[in-house]
Formats: sequence, structure tokens, C-alpha cells
Amino acid sequence: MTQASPTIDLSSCDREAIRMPGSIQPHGFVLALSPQGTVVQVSDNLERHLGKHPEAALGRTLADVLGTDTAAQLEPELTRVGARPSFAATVRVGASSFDVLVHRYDSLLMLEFEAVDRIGAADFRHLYPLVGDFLLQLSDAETIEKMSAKAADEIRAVTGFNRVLVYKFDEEGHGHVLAESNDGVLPSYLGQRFPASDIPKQARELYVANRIRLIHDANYAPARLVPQNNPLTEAPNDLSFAALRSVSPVHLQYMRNMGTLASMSVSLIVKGELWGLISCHNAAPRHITFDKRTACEQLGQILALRIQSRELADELQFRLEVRRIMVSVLAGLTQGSDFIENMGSVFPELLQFARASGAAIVVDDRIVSYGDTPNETQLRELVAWLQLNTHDDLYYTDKLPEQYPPAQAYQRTASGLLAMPISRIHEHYLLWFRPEFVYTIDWAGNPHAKDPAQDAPPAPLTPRTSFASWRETVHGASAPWHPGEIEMALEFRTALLGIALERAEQMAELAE
Ligand code: BLA
Repeated sequence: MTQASPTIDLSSCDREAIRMPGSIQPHGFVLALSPQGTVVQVSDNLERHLGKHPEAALGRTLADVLGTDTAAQLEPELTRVGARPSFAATVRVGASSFDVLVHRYDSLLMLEFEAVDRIGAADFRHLYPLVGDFLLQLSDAETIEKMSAKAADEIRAVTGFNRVLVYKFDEEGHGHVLAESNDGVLPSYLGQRFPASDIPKQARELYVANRIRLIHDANYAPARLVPQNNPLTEAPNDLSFAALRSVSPVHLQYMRNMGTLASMSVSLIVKGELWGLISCHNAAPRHITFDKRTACEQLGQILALRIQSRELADELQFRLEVRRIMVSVLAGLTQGSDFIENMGSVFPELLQFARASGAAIVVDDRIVSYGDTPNETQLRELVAWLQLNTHDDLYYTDKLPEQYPPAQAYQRTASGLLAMPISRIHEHYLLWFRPEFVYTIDWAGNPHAKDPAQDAPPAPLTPRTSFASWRETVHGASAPWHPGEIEMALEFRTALLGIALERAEQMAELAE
């Protein structure tokens, strides 16, 4: 494995203009036509593919550059062209065959010629049964993990990549490998986590617009566009939708460092946002033809739609379950006479209610706690801080040590806090704690499970450093509080205050 090149600047990842690299990947070539049908820009690898000097093609027609037969084959396909590449034809020029993709951008008609091994035209007929079978398979899978695993298997079968990962982003953009299909050539990354910074913001934005990308050989030398800028606008070409767009050198280095020379990723868009990626890798360079890429893109769309409906159903299920627990807790609370004892008896449900690992009730001098919580002194200090600093019906954070530095002392048990004042008059609190997320992860089957801090520092731009930096990023943070949990907790509080009020009235009646 190579080390990251010292010339690569990692501080400006978010600013790299990846849509305008001014070059393409050299396994194909580009001819850009003006609205009048003249070649006005070409890639400088024309010589290699066509045996023609790039300058000699400028100012000429398609027929001049490709021959009249090929031009005649292509021209009818160039009349209705949109901003996304569509397949025009498979053409033969000299001894080589090319799939030609065409799209219109920046007032240019962009023709991309991808070298292919086969002689005949690309064939899309196999797509229909494939997509139909996949839909059926997905309807049998109950969980998002199982659906993702099926998608990974299917995409590996279509493309022959060594490894296919289904990668999900969390609210902060960090990634988590949910499913994997692997032929054993490359290491497994199942369960692995990566920081948001591994796929910078502008790349994610591009991946929402353009849902598939292929890197054919991470060792490639880019082919530059001639002239360098779009001659009609004098500005760098926007290659957002060009299938041959040259990719970020930082990412190419990352790929070389991880021992993968080819990659393809398919965006998973759920409710209009980048939910995750299907990310494929190969140890050796690999080309996937447009017809197969189209199949993968469609499988990705089907998976994303199924994920969307599954998430909606899971959310409803989750709310029902939380409500069921809430009702049973409230029923338990009306049993005995001592409120605190009553609360103590429903602790296990209380934990389940908030998916917490510790809970405590603080009522004046009395503290009752259950599960993993800070100690009594720490709890008192925390409540004193809450009284001074929080004034809402509910306070919650998944980064307590950041908000309240003394919690650094016990962040492993309590990085997340949900605090509920349970009296309108007194300073009484119900507290739930969530542990530091890093330590709750199930690393089963993951070869990278051991603590990286104990090893020599890993080389930059590798999944190993990514994992270490992910750990760094999520230090002192718990799993986030789910909006459904917060809503239910507020409802729970209202019910609890109602019970307390009823109790107080009963006591008053008794006293009369
Ligand atoms: C792009 N980074 C990507 C992509 C992935 C990853 C999947 C999409 C491109 C593709 O299909 O290959 C990240 N790939 C991973 C990770 C694993 C993996 C985490 O296989 C783990 C198994 N990358 C960095 C840093 C920078 C960076 C520090 O790690 C910042 C300069 C940049 N990554 C970067 C850029 C792109 C990218 C700029 C966009 C590439 C492009 O489309 O031009």
C-alpha cells in the first residue's frame, strides 16, 4: 500500500471544485459539439483512442472525426438530448468499440465515448427480469439490513465487484456499513463506521443530483480538455453529469491506500436526501458498462423506495411501542401510596421507554437510581446545574460533557441525558442516561474492533484512520434522542403531572 502523498491538502476538502476538474478519466474520450454541430472541445487522449491529434478535431464535424457511417449512426440520436446522459449507440471506430453517452450541459452537446470490449450494441433487455426479481426478493426482507444485504448481493452479481457495501449516513453525516457482499479478496468492513469528512459536503450534494459514479482505475492519469475551458462560455466546464468526470485526487489516494483500484457508488436517496450509498470496490481496475450501471442505478432506486416505506412503518411501530410502555408505566404509578417507591418499581420499563441504560429520580433529598448512572454526589451536582441552566419542560442532549464539562468524569456511562422536571412547584427530576455511543457498538465479526489508540498511528487517508477519526468525532456523545421519544416524553410528563395533581387533591380531601 502507498502512503498518502504529502502534497495533498486535507484542510480544504470541502472547497475542492469536484464538478469542474477540467479533465476526464481516460478509459474513454469526449467530443463536445457547439449548437451548430462543430467539435469545439475534445479530451487530449483522442490520439490514444482514435489515432487523431486533438487539435486536428477542433472545428470539424462528427463525420470528419468519426467517419460518415458512424456520424450517420449517431446523428439521429442527438436530436432530443437532456441534461442527464442517455445512451445513444454503440459505435465502432477502427478496431475499437465505444458506448456513446450524450447529454447537454453548459450549452454544449457532450458526447462521451466509453471503450468497451464487446462488438455488439449494449443490451438493456436483461434489465427487466432483473428488476422484477429484485422487487420480489425485497418484499420478503423484513429489515433494512436484510434488504440492503440482498441489494449488495445482487449488485455484486451484476457487476462482479470484489466487495459491495451498503453504507448509511446518520444525522451528522457519519457513515455506518449496514450490509456487505464480499468474495473474500478484500477485507470486510461490515459494521465499520466512518466520519462525515470522508465524503465532503460538495460531493454529497453532487451525489444527490447524479446518482451513480464509476472510478475505473484509481491509478489513472487524467485526460485534459482542449481547450481547457468551455469555448462558448469561457468558463470551466461543469462535468456534474459526465460519466467520465475525473474524480478528486484526494479520493483516488484514499482508494489506492485501501487497496482498491476500481469503485462505483450508487446514491440511496430517501425523502429527497442522501440516505446512504451502495459502494462497490475492486482490487484491480474494472469497467462496468452503461447498461449494467443503469441496472445498478435502478436497483438502488428500488432499494431506496423500500427503505423509505420501511422507515415510515418502523417509525409508526416505534411510536406505538413507546406509547404501550408509557401506558404500562402510568398504570404502575397509580398502585401504591409512595410516589418514589412506585417510580422505582417501574424502572425497567422506564429504561425501555427511553432506550436508556440508566435512570434516576431526584425528589428533594431522596435519590433513587437504577442501571448505569453517575453517583449520588454527581447526580446532585447535575440537578443543581439543571435548575440554574434549563427552564424548559424537557432538557435533552446527546453531548452532555460538551454542555456540562463535569460530566466528562462519567461520560462513558452518561454522555446522553434526558431530564424531565416532574413537579410544577418543587425541583423534582426524572433523569435518563445514555452511554457514550462508541462503547455500545456491536463490533461482531469486525476485524478492526480493537482499540486503535493502542496501535501505532495509522496512515492518513485509509479506512483505519477514518475509523480512528470517527471515534474522535463521536467522543463524549451518545446515540441521539429520537424526535418520537421526545414527543412521548413530553406526553408522559403531562400525564405524570396529572397523576401528581390528582394525588394532591386526594390528600387534601382526606385532610378535610
Ligand atoms: C468520495 N469518499 C468518496 C466516496 C466514498 C468515500 C465511498 C464516493 C466515491 C466512490 O464511489 O468511490 C469514502 N470509501 C469511503 C470510505 C470507505 C470507502 C470511508 O470505501 C470505507 C470503506 N476523502 C477523505 C478526506 C477527504 C476526502 C479526508 O477521506 C478530503 C479531502 C475527499 N472523498 C473525497 C472527495 C470525494 C470523496 C473530494 C468525491 C470524489 C468525487 O466524486 O470526485
